[in-house]
Parts: sequence; structure tokens; C-alpha cells
Amino acid sequence: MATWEPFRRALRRTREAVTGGGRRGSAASWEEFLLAADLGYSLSSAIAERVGRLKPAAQAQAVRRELLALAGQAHLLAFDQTPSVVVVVGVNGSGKTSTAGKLAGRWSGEGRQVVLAAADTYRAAASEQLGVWAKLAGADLVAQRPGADPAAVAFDGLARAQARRADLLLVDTAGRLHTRQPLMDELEKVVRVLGRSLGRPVDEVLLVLDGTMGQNAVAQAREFCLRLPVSALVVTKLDASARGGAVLAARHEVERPIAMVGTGEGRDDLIDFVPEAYVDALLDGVTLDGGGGTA
Ligand SMILES: Nc1nc2c(ncn2[C@@H]2O[C@H](COP(=O)(O)OP(=O)(O)OP(=O)(O)O)[C@@H](O)[C@H]2O)c(=O)[nH]1
Ligand SMILES: [Mg+2]
Repeated sequence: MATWEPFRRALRRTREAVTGGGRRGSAASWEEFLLAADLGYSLSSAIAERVGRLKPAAQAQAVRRELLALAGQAHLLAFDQTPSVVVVVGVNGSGKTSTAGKLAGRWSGEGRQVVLAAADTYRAAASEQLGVWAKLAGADLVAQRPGADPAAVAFDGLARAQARRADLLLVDTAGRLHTRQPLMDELEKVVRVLGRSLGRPVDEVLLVLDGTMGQNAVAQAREFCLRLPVSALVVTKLDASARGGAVLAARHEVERPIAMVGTGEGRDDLIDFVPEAYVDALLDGVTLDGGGGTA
């Protein structure tokens, strides 16, 4: 399958962590497997308990079904406006700027006109970093001087996108700890100002979660979703993580779909989330006592 190999590659470390535990065939061994995949304690024990009641031969399929239910449906980004507006949010270093840059590259590559707004006015060189991505993508960059009001940059970005009749406005924001109230207020303002100028809600608010953060990402997702109209999750750095299952726990916690997965630092290293491919890559190599497999 075309989409399977990138997931397999990205989940290599997680798979190594979970298949190291040997043969499955009891609730305890499934719990160990799910904990190793970083699904978190409550989900892992609940699933293992349900699955452990089944005959060993039925267990692997039951785990697959449980994981598919957790993964939910794929999420296609909404693109039917001129411009469609996508705001990228998340904690420091989660991969927001890279994700915005990769998306700009993908969409310009498909012939869409893209404007990137550098609403991270805090970090030194943040707009230069986005500028590099804009150049790579052939997208327009809208930026102001460091310290400017992020909502003003977003507003300018929208004005530019509307003036050029661009297809997409992508707004990169500053990383912030979900526990810092004033910073979250500011992010709310960015989304509110854009919505007011558009006369409708922004099309997507993508929450970027660092896939190496494990269960911390679950707490982040909860807080961001409480404050902002997050429409979907993007999980980065799965290529560098042994904790690829945590995203399923995050999805379960906030009931937002997973849109995309970051699989490296390069411009093409962002793939659409395909639940079946993801779960199969996670389970690849899992064998089962009595299930016909060999360890
Ligand atoms: N391996 C790997 N690295 C990634 C991925 N996505 C981003 N990175 C790296 O993670 C680091 C942080 O990425 P940024 O895109 O700058 O993250 P950010 O959220 O914009 O960071 P701040 O603006 O400082 O909050 C960079 O070194 C990226 O190259 C990914 O999918 N895989
Ligand atoms: Mg950034």
C-alpha cells in the first residue's frame, strides 16, 4: 500500500519498543504491549482486560479493532474558501513552523497560491525560519518586526491573501506552554481576529503535538482544546520517537481527528494520517500464542 511504508518507517522505534516484549496471549502481555506503545495506563489496562477475555487466537484482531476505534477517521482539511485559513498552534518546539512550511510546499506544489503569516513575533529569527520555508515553497511571506502583536500579523496576512485572491493562508504562531494563561489569551485573540475579519470561523486550527512527548502530549492536547477551537491534530517526529501510540491516547482524550503525521525534517516528510495503515504499522511483527504466528 502506498501509504504504509512511510508509517512503517516513522513507527520503527515504537514498534521496536512494543515487539521487544515477546509473545502475546494474556491480558498482562497485551497490557505490557500497549504500555510500551505509550497508550497510557487507563487505556492500556481497559483494552487489555477486554481482549484478555477472548480466545488467544482472536486477541490480535481484537487489539487491532480497538486501536482502529481509537485512531478514528482520517481528516481531510477543509479547502473550499478563498482563502481557506489554517492556524498552526502548539507548545515550543513541537514542529509548528516546519509543519506550516511543509504544508505550504505541498499546496503550492498542487498549484495553489499560498500566503504564510509569521505570527510568531517572540522568538528571534522565527520569521526568518518561516521565510526559508516560504522561499522553498514559492509562497508569499507576511511578517512584522519582532515584538509586534501576533494578531496584527495574522490580520495583515489575511489582508494580503484576500488582496491576492490566494487559496490559502497559513498562520504560524509562537510556541507556548499550555499552562501560561496570557499566552493562551493571545492565541485566542489571533483566532478571534481572523474569524471576525473573515465573517466566519477559521477553517482549521491545527494542534501540533511532538510525538516524542508521550503522555505529556495528552495533557497538552486537553489544555489547548479547552481554550481554542482545535479542528485536528498533527503529530510530528514519529521517526524519532518510541512513543507513537500516545497520539491515539491524545485523540481519545480530546475527540479531535488526527490529520497528519510528521516523519522527518525534510520538506516532504509530512503524510496524511491513514488509520488502518497507522495501526497496521504499529502492530507489524506482533505475534500471539496460539494465534498462528511465531515470535
Ligand atoms: N525528526 C523530525 N524532526 C522534526 C519533525 N518536525 C519538526 N522537526 C524538528 O523539530 C525542531 C523544531 O521544529 P519547529 O518547526 O521549529 O518547531 P516549532 O514548534 O515551530 O518551534 P517554536 O517556534 O520554537 O515553538 C526542528 O529542528 C525541526 O527540524 C519531524 O517530523 N521529524
Ligand atoms: Mg516555530
